[in-house]
Amino acid sequence: MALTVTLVRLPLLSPFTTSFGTETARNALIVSAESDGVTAFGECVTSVGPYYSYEDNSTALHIIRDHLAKLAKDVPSPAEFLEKAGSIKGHNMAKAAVEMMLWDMEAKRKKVPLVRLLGPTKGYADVGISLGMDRPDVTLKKVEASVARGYKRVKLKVERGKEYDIVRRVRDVYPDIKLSADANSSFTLKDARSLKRLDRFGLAYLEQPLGHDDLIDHAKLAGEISTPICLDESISNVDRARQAVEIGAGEVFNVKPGRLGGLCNSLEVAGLARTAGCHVWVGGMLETGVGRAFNIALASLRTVDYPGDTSPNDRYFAKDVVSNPFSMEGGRIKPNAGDGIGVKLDERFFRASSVRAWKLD
Ligand code: OSB
Ligand code: MG
Repeated sequence: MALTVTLVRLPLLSPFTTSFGTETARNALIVSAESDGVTAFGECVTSVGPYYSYEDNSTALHIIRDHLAKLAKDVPSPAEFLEKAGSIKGHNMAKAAVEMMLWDMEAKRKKVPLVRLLGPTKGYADVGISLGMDRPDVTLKKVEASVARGYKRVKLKVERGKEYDIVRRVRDVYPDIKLSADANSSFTLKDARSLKRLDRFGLAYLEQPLGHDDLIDHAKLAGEISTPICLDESISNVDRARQAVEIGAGEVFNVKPGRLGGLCNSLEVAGLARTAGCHVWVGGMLETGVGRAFNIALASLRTVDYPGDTSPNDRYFAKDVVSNPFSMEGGRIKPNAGDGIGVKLDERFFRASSVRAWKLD
C-alpha cells in the first residue's frame, strides 16, 4: 500500500488568534492510501510553524515520508502500526495522521462507520465553539451568535494580561452559559494570583494556563485556584495523562487524537481520565472535513462527557474539501453514517486546494 501526502490550503473565514499567533488559513497534510479498492484518509493536525507544540508540517512530512510510510505498507491494524512506530520517539501528530487513516481503512473494509469500531456511542456529539482572540466588542458579537446557534459551550482564547477583562465582559452579558478560557500556555506559576481572580466567573475550566509540557506546576496551581484546570498541550501521550491524574494536574482532559498519536491512545486517555472521575472532551485543531470526521466520531462516544471543539465545517471554511459537511442541530452533530469516516471527498475542490503532493513508496 502506497501512501500519498497532499498539502491542501483552505483559507479560514476569519483569522484565528491564540496566545501563540494568528492563523489565516488551514494548511493541512492529508494522508491517503488505497488498498483492495478501498481509499482511506487521515489528516495531520500540524500547521506551518511549531507554536502549539514542537511539531509542524515540515517535521510531520519528514517523519511520515522517511519513517512511518514503510510501517504502514502491509496495512497493519492501527494498534499494530502504533506498536511498530513505538521506537520512534514523540512525533505523535505525524503518527496520528497514519494511525487514523488505518482506522478509516479498517472500518471501510468491514463496511461499518468508524464509530462502530470505537465503542458505545451516544449517537451524537455535543458541540462547543472555540473563539480566537479579537477586540472585545467583536468577541461579544461572536459569543452572541454562538449562543444563538445553539453551541453548548463557549471557549474564549485568552493570553496573559488580557484574560480578566474579556472573561468579565462576556460573563456580565451571559451569566449562565457554559464558558471556558484557553490560555495556550501563556502564564507561569508566578501568575497564580491573577489567575485566582478568574475564580469569581464560574468558568467550567481554564485550559492549559501553564507550560506546554508542564504537569507539576499545573498541579501546584490546582491547589491555589478553584476553577478546574483542563489540560491540552501537556497531555502529549498516555503516560502523561496517567501522571496528570496521579498528581492532580488537571480535572478536565482535552483529548485530541491528533496530539496523542491517534485514536487508540485517545480511547485509552479518555478511559483512564473518566475512571479517575475527571471530565473528557474532544478538542480540535481547525481540521478540514477529513480530520473533523474522526473528532466527531470520537466525541460521540459515551466516555466523552463535555462538549468538544468540534464545530461544523462552515464555522471555519467557505468551502471544505468534503462534499458532505456536518450540520449542527440543537448544539449536536451526528457522526457520519457511511463506512469509515463517511466523508465524500470533493475531488475537484481537493485538487484545486492542493499546494503539493508527495507519493511515497
Ligand atoms: O488549543 O485547543 C487549542 C486551534 C489550534 C491550535 C490549538 C487549539 C485550537 C483551538 C480551535 O482551540 C479548536 C477548533 O475549533 O478546532
Ligand atoms: Mg487548547
